[in-house]
This record gives sequence, structure tokens and C-alpha cells, in this order.
Amino acid sequence: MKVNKADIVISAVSPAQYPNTGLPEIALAGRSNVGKSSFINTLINRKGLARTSGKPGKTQTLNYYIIEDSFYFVDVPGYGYAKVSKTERAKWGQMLETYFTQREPLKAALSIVDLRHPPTEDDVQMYEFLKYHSIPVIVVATKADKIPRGKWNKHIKIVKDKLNLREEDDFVLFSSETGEGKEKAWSLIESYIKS
Ligand SMILES: Nc1nc2c(ncn2[C@@H]2O[C@H](COP(=O)(O)OP(=O)(O)OP(=O)(O)O)[C@@H](O)[C@H]2O)c(=O)[nH]1
Ligand SMILES: [Mg+2]
Repeated sequence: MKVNKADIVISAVSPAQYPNTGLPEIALAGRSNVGKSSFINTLINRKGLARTSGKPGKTQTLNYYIIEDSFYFVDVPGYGYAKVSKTERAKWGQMLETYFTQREPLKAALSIVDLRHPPTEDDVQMYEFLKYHSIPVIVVATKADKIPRGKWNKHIKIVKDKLNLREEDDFVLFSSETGEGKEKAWSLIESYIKS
């Protein structure tokens, strides 16, 4: 998709604020600091639209971005950030659960993981949660630029094995730095938007 138009619609703290246009939604899930917001920025060629930071745990709301007036990217708060209080974490968990289990326009989830490291227990849990609720998943292993090309296959295998990636789910090797995997990610996303 060639993106000319992209805007933040709302940083939602509660379901009442989610848009009611009925347009399809593609949600991003992943550890805090893994590169979710950077993924959005790379796909839409806009460096600063989705807020990124070196500070993990920054995205604490469901951030809706409308793309080409045709669908939403939903940037979901990152999990696994140790310094977040138990109460905060429970609140996020509730928000994520409600969103992923009850959101009718949700077409697919992008499960973003770090190519450099084996997926964490949180990553595995997130993937299993999405599978359990029959939500189509596209696994995106990002920060590929940080691994030499010659080692990509080894790392890809570790990620797929640890997640026990199901055959029906797609996998994209990605880098927000180089744009690796951008075309593939777009074509998968477009197929889910149309479905
Ligand atoms: N080298 C490299 N750095 C990346 C890549 N993607 C993200 N980063 C960096 O990783 C850090 C975190 O990226 P974000 O996109 O803010 O991560 P996030 O998942 O949105 O984080 P939260 O909103 O806190 O959950 C930033 O410093 C990014 O510049 C990538 O593909 N390659
Ligand atoms: Mg973010």
C-alpha cells in the first residue's frame, strides 16, 4: 500500500473511545520496546507519527492510527516491562483481554518479537492467547538489521520453534532501520483488511 494519508485518531483509555466507523483494524502486540511503534512508522513512511522512545512502557493507551481512510493500526501497550506496578499491569491485561476478545473490526494481530533473542514467556503467552481466541496472527521478527544476514536463518528457526508457530500463521523478517520485510508485511496486512 502506498500511504499518503495517516493520522492518529485517538489514544484511547477505554472502549467507549474506540472508533465506531466499522473500518477494519490491525493490532500490534509485543514486548515493551520491541519496536511496535517503529513498525507502524516504517510501513507508513512517517518517522514520527507513532511515538517511539528508548523508554520502555511509554505507550500506555490503545493508539489508533487511521491509514488512507481505509483501516486502523492499533498500537497496543507493550507487555513485560518490569518497572510497571502490579496494579498497572493488571489494568493493561484487562484492557488487552477486552480488546482482543471483543473487538469486532479486528482482522488480525501482528505479534512483534525481537529477532535477536528467543521469544520470552510473555511472547509465547501472547501468541497462545491470540490462537486460543482464533485471531489470525502475523509474527513479525524485527531488528533484523542487528543480526548479520548469515545468521538470519538460525534466528528465524529459534523464533518459530519457541513460539511453536502454526502453519496457518505468517512470518515476516523485519527491520525498521532498513525496511526489510516491508513489502511482505504490507501484502499480508492488505489481504486481512480485504477479508
Ligand atoms: N536497530 C533497530 N532498532 C529498532 C528497530 N525497531 C525499533 N528500534 C528501536 O527500538 C526502540 C523501541 O522502539 P519502539 O518502536 O518505541 O518500541 P515499542 O514496541 O513501540 O515500545 P513501547 O511503546 O514502549 O511498547 C527505539 O529506540 C527504536 O528506535 C529496528 O528494526 N532496528
Ligand atoms: Mg510504542
